[in-house]
Amino acid sequence: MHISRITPTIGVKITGVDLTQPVADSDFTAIKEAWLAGKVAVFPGQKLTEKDLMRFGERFGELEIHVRSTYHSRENKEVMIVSNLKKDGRAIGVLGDGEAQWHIDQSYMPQPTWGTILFGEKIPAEGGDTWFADLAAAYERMPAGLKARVEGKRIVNSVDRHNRREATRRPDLQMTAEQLTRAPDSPHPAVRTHPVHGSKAIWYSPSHGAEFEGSTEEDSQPLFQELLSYMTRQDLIYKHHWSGGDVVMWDNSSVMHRRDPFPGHLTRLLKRVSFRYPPEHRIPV
Ligand SMILES: O=C(O)CCC(=O)C(=O)O
Ligand SMILES: [Fe+2]
Repeated sequence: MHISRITPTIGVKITGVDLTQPVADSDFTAIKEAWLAGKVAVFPGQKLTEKDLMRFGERFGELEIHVRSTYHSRENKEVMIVSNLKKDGRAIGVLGDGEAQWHIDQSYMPQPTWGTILFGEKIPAEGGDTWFADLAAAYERMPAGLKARVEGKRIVNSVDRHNRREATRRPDLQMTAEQLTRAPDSPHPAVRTHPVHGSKAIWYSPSHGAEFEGSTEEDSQPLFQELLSYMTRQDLIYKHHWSGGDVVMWDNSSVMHRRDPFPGHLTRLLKRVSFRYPPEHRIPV
């Protein structure tokens, strides 16, 4: 197995490991350390079944069953389909061919998800790059005055308001009343301490962060915009250009991500699992 840095702060590439096979304990320890340090890990050239993907994900934590059950794989509810493919006129996957704006996965749940793993099964010749921004490095860069203004504050994450805003453009995101009861407006710390290594990250999900707790959407905007100017610095972003067979996994405690659109006549198909923190770390601090 070989591990190398992709950029100085974000991204590691891991080769020489076959994820169709159970990973040896010593390799797993090295992979987990590299992933935590690099926040995003890329494993090129894999060929995984859903069960392989699940087995690898489970090593890190209990698999989460995504609240948007419409896009669960038919075979395994732990696997979500990210695709523009249609079967019998119905989308089999979430996100279609459009842009996915900056977000932190499932930040809108009372217990957000820890890591997300995507396996790129069919990749279009153009578009669909996934961008990752390093929110720990962004926090480090923020001036002391700005850090002081967010310290101790919580941001209310609302998937309901996000879905309403996007109702026309993103019908795929809409959720049932029952699903929304499992994803109520959820306040989480604006500055989040990583449960494993203790580094701090700015933790604002632009898609779902509605307002600072106790404030209004409108009054929260100026500070959100100021945070964003640090969170989207070019040199703290790793842009992943997919090849078929890539496995990409990221740590939602310290990165946000977005995805470029791609031409709708091309096919993009990824399989996705996400895994939960250990029970004592499930509520962000
Ligand atoms: O399609 C992608 O590259 C990213 C999708 C995404 O945001 C996710 O799976 O959480
Ligand atoms: Fe995502």
